Parts: sequence; C-alpha cells; structure tokens
Amino acid sequence: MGAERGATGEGPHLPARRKRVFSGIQPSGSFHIGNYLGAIRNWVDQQAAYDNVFCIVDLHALSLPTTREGLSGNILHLANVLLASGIDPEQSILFVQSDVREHTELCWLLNSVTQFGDLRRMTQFKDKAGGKDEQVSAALFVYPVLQAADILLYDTDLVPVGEDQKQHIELTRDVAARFNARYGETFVLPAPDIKPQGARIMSLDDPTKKMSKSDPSANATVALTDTPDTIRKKIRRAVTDSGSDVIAGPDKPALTNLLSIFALFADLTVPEVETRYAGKGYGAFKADLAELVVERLAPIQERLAELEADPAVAARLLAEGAERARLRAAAKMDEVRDRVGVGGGRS
Ligand code: ATP
Ligand code: LTN
Repeated sequence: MGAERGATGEGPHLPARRKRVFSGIQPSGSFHIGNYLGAIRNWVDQQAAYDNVFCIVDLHALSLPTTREGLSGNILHLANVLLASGIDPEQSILFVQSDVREHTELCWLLNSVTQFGDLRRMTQFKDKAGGKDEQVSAALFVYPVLQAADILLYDTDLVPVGEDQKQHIELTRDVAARFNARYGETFVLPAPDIKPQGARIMSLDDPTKKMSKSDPSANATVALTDTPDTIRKKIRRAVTDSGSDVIAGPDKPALTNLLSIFALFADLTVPEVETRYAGKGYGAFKADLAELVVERLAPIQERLAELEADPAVAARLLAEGAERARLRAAAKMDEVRDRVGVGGGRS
C-alpha cells in the first residue's frame, strides 16, 4: 500500500493541493525534437497546473564516460535549453542533481531495498550496455535506483517522461512500496505521465529505433539547435515507406513517425494531417514538415542565443533552484534516516 494522495487536498474545506511533478534530463549530447515533444514541451505546457521540480541529472550522466569540461558545458547548455523552451523558475524549481547531496544518500538507502534481479531486467541497461556487461560501469547498473531517489525525495505524484522511462517509474514504485512495507509509510508512489502522442519519436534514419541523443548517425535526429538548412536537409533525407500516400499505419513506420511529428508541432491530429495531404505525395509533405519544424524551433533558438550570451543568468537561477530543492530534500531525508535508524537520533 503506497501513500498515494488524491488531487483534492487533505479535506473538504482545505484548498486543493497541486499535484507534485518531478522529472529529470541528462546533460549529455544535444537535445532533439524527441526530448522536446516527449518530455520538455509537456513539462512547460502543464507547468501552471502543478507544483514542479525539474532536475538536470549530471550524476546520471556519469554512468557513461564524460569529461570535466564536457559535463560542465552540457549542464549550462541544458539549463539554457530548458529556460528557452519555457521552463519558468517562478513556477518550477530547476536545479542540478549534484547540488543536492540528499539524492546520493537516499540512493544508497534505496539500494538496500532494491533487488539485483529487478535491475538486471531493465531494458535501458541492456541497451546501453550493449552486451558488454563486464565492462560497463556499476553506475549504469544502479542508474534506476538513483532515479528512484530523485523522484521519491520530493513526494512526487506524477513523472512526465517519454515511453522509454516507463519501466524505471515502475521500478521506482516497487522500491518505494518495499521501503514502505519495511519501515512504514514514507514515500508517495509516483505515476508515470506518458502522453499518447509523442512519447516515442523514432529515428529519421531508422523508424524502428527511438530518436536518441547517443545515436552515432547525425541524420537520425533533429537537434533543437540545428540551423534551418540542416533541418530541411535532414527531413528531406528522412527514410519513407514504400508507396506514395501520406498515411500512417502499422506497415508505414516512417510515415507514421513523420506524421506524428507534424501533428504535434501543428497542434493537429494525425488524421487531420492525413486529410490535408491526401493525394499530395511525400515531397510536398516533407517540405512543409521541414518549414513547420524550422518555424516552431525558431523562437526557442532565439531565446537560447540570448541566454547563452549571458551565462550568469542560468548560473544564478540554478543556484536559487538548488536552494529551494535542498530545503525539501533535507526535510524528507530527516524523516527517512529516522525510519531507517541511521544518521544520529540514537537516544
Ligand atoms: P539517450 O537516448 O542517449 O539515452 P535520450 O535522448 O533518451 O538519451 P534523456 O536525457 O535520457 O535523453 O531523456 C530525456 C527525456 O526525453 C526523457 O523523459 C525521455 O523519456 C525523453 N525522450 C528521449 N528520447 C525520446 C524519444 N525518442 N521520443 C520521446 N521522448 C523521448
Ligand atoms: N533516466 C531518465 C533521466 C532521469 C529522470 C529522473 C527522469 C533521471 N532521474 C527522474 C524522470 C524522473 C532518462 O534517461 N531519460
């Protein structure tokens, strides 16, 4: 039994408590329209309705090899990408994971209630280890436990993510339930918030694979920072299916992907886009899709350029965000240590 809470607050006469949202994103590689449509855009759209915490998970990025310079540059760049995309520090706490030490402390305590066999089943680990289990870092293996700590520290109700993270949120619930069963009701069991559209944008090169930052092929993704000409070129070259009709379907994975990107950026449904392109062929559809993506990314790119010109802005906002996150995390960890019987209080 988890300490799940309704949206309606604690009692009939109290104002409704806003649901708590937590999500994280790794400061690795360049952010693509899959990250945007599957995660970031939803965070921004729902921001006013929830009590939000968004975290740049730099410690998770250490699960694969990084360099000092690369990591710190990526952290600031990601903060600017999130701010440029519309994350508003007035409405959301935005901070860097390693600035709040409680994440790693809770991770260790949760390791003690996590089963090895459960971690071995995680598909993200299997994908990233690529069969080289003997050589990858132990951090890659316990990655989902740190993710559970991120989420559970903030009494999170909802975790807006792409489809690939569903298994990690389920593991988080299992870990929380096991902790609660052993030590008493401590953690809220979070629910994934995965949208029916956009949760799994596929590679432009190979529509059977998800669009991924770590894809070695530059043509697989459209980065949020790609120039208009690069975007046009990548979409022109995107693989299509046999035939010539612009329709989605199980036998048309490439068109299904391009249509869903179009629908999401145009705020239309896929059938509405299909109707618009009936009888028009792939060429016209792709040309319009490229212009649409260019147009939708332009305001983000403009704000990003302004923010990158003054790195002190993001640095200050992240410091403020860390302070706010630390207050919440410290209070939760006091409760957790007390439950477990570590960290003082031996009277
Ligand atoms: P990598 O593929 O190299 O692991 P990533 O592109 O998945 O990296 P993350 O930082 O792991 O990037 O993910 C950030 C958020 O973007 C997560 O919520 C994830 O679910 C979402 N996301 C990632 N790729 C996609 C995609 N192709 N479609 C929709 N959402 C995605
Ligand atoms: N594992 C996630 C990133 C992540 C996260 C989180 C997402 C780390 N901690 C907490 C949601 C909530 C990924 O690879 N996309």
